[in-house]
Amino acid sequence: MTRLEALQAIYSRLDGVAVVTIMGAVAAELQSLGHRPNFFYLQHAMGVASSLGLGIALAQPSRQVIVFDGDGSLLMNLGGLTTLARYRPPNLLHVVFDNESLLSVGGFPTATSTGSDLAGIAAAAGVPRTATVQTVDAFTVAVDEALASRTLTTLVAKVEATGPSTFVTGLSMLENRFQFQRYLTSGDTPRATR
Ligand SMILES: Cc1ncc(C[n+]2csc(CCOP(=O)(O)OP(=O)(O)O)c2C)c(N)n1
Repeated sequence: MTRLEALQAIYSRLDGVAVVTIMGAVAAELQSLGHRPNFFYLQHAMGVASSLGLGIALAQPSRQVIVFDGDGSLLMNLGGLTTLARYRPPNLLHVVFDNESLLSVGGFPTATSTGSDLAGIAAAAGVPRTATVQTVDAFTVAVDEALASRTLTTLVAKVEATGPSTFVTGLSMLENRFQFQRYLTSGDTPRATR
């Protein structure tokens, strides 16, 4: 599966959910499907999208949070998994798109290309629900099950190492930052309480 196919399959589930992505390819792909005020693309700060998602999930326990992480990014902050597991907010779904590559900076292979198992690492860190999926159908089912479970989940989706032709979008970093802050502090009905 491609990451874009996976994102397309679950895009309709992102209504009312605070979404945090890493920079680069996944941010551009999600925006290509349609930007929403509840989407935040964490630029530059590689490795800490899950930490930002954790903070939002803890601060707003009635709001569902989904993080779209990458294998290279997660590998830079493996200790973050132990912090997720320690606080284990039930309203956080941590999706890792594992293309075995640092795609956004040229496609250098990561440790998952030589066998490192991120779902296994997350489970060993204490994340209560983990899974690895290979197909769009399995990904869609796994996302639905994770959201229904109300249990912290790290879901690794193995995807092809392909991405968009450009990572530049019309949305400026600061505009996204203020828009997302307004979204979080608005009276929007959080999905987790519906
Ligand atoms: C601390 C830090 N180091 C390096 C970079 C440069 N950088 C930006 S994206 C990226 C690769 C991200 O890889 P991955 O998380 O696997 O996502 P992919 O690009 O494959 O979608 C790198 C190395 C950065 N932004 N921050």
